[in-house]
Amino acid sequence: MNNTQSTLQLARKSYQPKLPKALRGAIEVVELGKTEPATHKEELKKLFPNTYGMPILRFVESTKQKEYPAINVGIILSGGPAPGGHNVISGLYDGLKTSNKDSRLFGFILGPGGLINHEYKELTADIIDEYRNTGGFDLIGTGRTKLEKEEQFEKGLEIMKKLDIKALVIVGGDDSNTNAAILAEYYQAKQAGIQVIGCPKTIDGDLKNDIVEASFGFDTTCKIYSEIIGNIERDCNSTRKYWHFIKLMGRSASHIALECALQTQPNICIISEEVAAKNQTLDDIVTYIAKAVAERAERGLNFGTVLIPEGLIEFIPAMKSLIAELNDLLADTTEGQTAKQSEQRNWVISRLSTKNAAIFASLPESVAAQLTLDRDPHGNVCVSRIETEVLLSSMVGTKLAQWKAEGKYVGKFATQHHFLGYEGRCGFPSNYDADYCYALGCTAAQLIFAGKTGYMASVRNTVAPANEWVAGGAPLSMMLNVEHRRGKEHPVIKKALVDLEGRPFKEFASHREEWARETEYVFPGPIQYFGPSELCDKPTKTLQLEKAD
Ligand code: FBP
Repeated sequence: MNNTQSTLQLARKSYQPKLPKALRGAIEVVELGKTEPATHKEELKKLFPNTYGMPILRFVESTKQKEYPAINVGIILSGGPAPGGHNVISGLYDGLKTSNKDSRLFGFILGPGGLINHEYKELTADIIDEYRNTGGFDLIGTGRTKLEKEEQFEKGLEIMKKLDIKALVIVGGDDSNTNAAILAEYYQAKQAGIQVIGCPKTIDGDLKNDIVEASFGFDTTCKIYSEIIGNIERDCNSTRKYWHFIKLMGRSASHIALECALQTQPNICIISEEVAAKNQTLDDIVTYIAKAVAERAERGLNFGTVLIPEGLIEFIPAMKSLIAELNDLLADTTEGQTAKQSEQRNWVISRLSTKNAAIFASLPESVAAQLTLDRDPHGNVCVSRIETEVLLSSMVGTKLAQWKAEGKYVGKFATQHHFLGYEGRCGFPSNYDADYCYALGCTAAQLIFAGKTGYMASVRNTVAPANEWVAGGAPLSMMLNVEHRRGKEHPVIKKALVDLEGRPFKEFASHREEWARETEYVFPGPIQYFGPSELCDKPTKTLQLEKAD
């Protein structure tokens, strides 16, 4: 008996992901009209002459069975893990093999670095079968190496030529799919004979648009966090003595915090995008929380739950300007490194503009130090290492102490802190993510057989039963815009932030006062994998609200 596999793992092995009708047999590729990016059209047209303006593609069922030549394909998992990645691989594998059994699939090890360093493994049926419907990216690993230099593209080409690989699937978030767009254009321009297909992954939920309605992993991760938040709420309601400050992963956008709020009805949830739109200061946020704490305390309710999106700090306008200046300052790694070794705080203060230096100097030392930690290879601040939940709770504590001295507050304020991040990224994919990812993998295979490059696999209409999902492709170039990053202008896929005019936010906003005042917690419990569809297959509340009509 294999003693490293849990009972659930063994049971999930035989789960057969549900597929849309159009992916179950022969397909026809229908072109739905040319596309263009929303902004920076002329600049992007010049930068992407070979992949600009391509049409959206939709797969429809066909009666004509086509013969496809065998093809060798490579796959890269890039960035943070997200539940369902293994099903993208199994869907791609099955899609390739069903169309031609002599096709082969190679996985590059530990992300884009595997392509550059020529580290790979062939993924055969016995290996794939071990990983079907499991969480994690451990089948081939993942990494954050940025694919951006010509010499990296050439190193990639070298190994792909050697393995006779004709298509590369890049599974990643906005940054990795930006790299996929650039790589597709590069190989197309030099007629290298390599197709590049992207696949939308990130628990953060911020890679979405009209054609790509969700990034995979968001569904499972939010359900895992919501289970834990529900458990904390029940503890909170049972002992009635703590305010729990819960930071939730999600780097920039607050989709995870918003979805978890919709699922669990906490007392408070901060939405970074609203903070930015209302030009709020750190003190505004602290006052808002403190008021809710004080009002509950008046009714003897000295407990509560506060959800804080991981990226909050970057959305407070004054902090955003400080971080932007820090990013440019620290982009000069030589100086940055020297500074790290000695008196970094003073070194940074001495080089910042007067206004930002004052803000930096006013921050608690731990938070200031966390803001200067190394950026990831894409230039992002590592927000998961900034303890915003501790910062906020201590500032709320200080404000309440002040109000107490002024006779305005009469409660007890004891706190607990949580960071829900890595707990969710590798969970067993929910049925939604297992099905969605498998369909994305099969879609990528069909885009490859159709000879496409510079496309992202797209599966939509996913609030309907899987049978009715719509599969096809969206040109990566239509998702690009030009942004200032690491001191320069770069073409990048625009992050989809929480839309303050959208239904999910409006639904939350219409209830939040009541949730702050009363105790209306909802306990979602663990993800269910076996049982009735209404219990096991429901997508996130965000998606249901977004697609309500
Ligand atoms: P991706 O966008 O690459 O999927 O990563 C998402 C994420 O989980 C963020 O929510 C988080 O800020 C980040 O990765 C943390 O990753 P790391 O530990 O590599 O900094």
